[in-house]
Amino acid sequence: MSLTTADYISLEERYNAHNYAPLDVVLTRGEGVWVWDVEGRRYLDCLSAYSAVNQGHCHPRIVGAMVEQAQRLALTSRAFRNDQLPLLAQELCELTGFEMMLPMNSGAEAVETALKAARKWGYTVKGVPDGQAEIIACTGNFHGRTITIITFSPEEQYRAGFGPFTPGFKLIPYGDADALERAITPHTVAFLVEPIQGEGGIIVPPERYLKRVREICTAHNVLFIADEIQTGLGRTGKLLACEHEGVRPDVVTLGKALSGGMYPVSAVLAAREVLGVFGPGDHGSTFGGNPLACAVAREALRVISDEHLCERSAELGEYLIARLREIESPYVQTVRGKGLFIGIVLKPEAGGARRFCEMLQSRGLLAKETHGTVIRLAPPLVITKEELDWAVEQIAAVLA
Ligand code: IF1
Repeated sequence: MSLTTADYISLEERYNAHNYAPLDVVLTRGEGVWVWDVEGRRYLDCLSAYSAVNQGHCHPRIVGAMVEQAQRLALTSRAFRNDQLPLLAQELCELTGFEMMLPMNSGAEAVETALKAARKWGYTVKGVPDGQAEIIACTGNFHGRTITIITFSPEEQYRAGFGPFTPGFKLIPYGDADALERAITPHTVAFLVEPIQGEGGIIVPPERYLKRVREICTAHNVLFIADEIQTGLGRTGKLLACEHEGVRPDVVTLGKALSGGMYPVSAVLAAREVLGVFGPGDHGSTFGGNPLACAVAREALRVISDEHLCERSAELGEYLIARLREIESPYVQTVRGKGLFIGIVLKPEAGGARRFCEMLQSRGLLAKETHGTVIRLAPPLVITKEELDWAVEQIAAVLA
């Protein structure tokens, strides 16, 4: 006797905390860009678990690496060494050009790790007086859900009821390099920024913004921390979105697609001068750097290279944006994005993006609105042009 969609929903509503309002589709299987619900209906996934599934659902090579490693050794803790972590560290550093990495699990943990590294770097390298370190972040940001991170969330709902918060953070407008320069004081240790804001509504900053951020951070001896948890690993058409401006941050956070969505794996990348501030016992995680995570991440990175997913994202993204801009609709204000990281921004009179996502769902396409008025499109990077054409047909039909 199999359960129906309604059965699963009522169980979840009864026994699971209500911290989400998902579309009422209960998924049970995935393969590449496609997912299937418990009624056997097939959907094109245009969210990719918020860009965690860049390599496509259940990529056979990543599944293979996971099964093989799971049968051999899954977890050692960091009290002992394992034979996967050193190889992931080497491969990830060589791929991205950073000197060191530190492995964690969730994106929020990677961001927390970057903030801790920046503070300690501020005290031990920059010479900021103890307890005085300041970190600057941006309006419209999303970096995770821990109490420290929501301290500087611009979204009132993410903070309401969760105080008291962590001191030492300051918000400035996103995309405004002059505001960064004005906000820096002798106690500033870092500037934390998304190269393109995801939750903020797929906000692409003005051209040369990241270049100027780089110059300002260098001039004031402030660490430039790029949160590439969502934009990284091919999503925007480059391995790291900062490459669009030829810019190298001091610190990069990665998560999501680092495992192809198979397992929670995140990491912080930086120079030895920064990650070198951590000594034994300063920081850690039971699961961070475990051999299962590392084997999965190693294969997930190889898939990105072998299947040319950055190049695919760049080419197909350009094609998709052009096709979406051709759609004649009374509701669309603009289409923006880079690579396969695209937002269809609706006019206020469209009545919100959620109802369009529901219409798309009934046509077999899953997308998620952001900020109420933006339909976010971020399919797995393994999508084909034909599949994109089919998606455009569905989108054009609901926006007509
Ligand atoms: C949820 C958003 C996306 C992130 C950046 C850190 C994290 C995220 C740039 C934290 C996570 C997720 C979390 C997820 C929804 C999702 C999201 F709409 F909330 F903002 F993707 F757009 N930095 N983003 O985007 O990573 O700890 O979650 O692994 O439901 O909260 P995490």
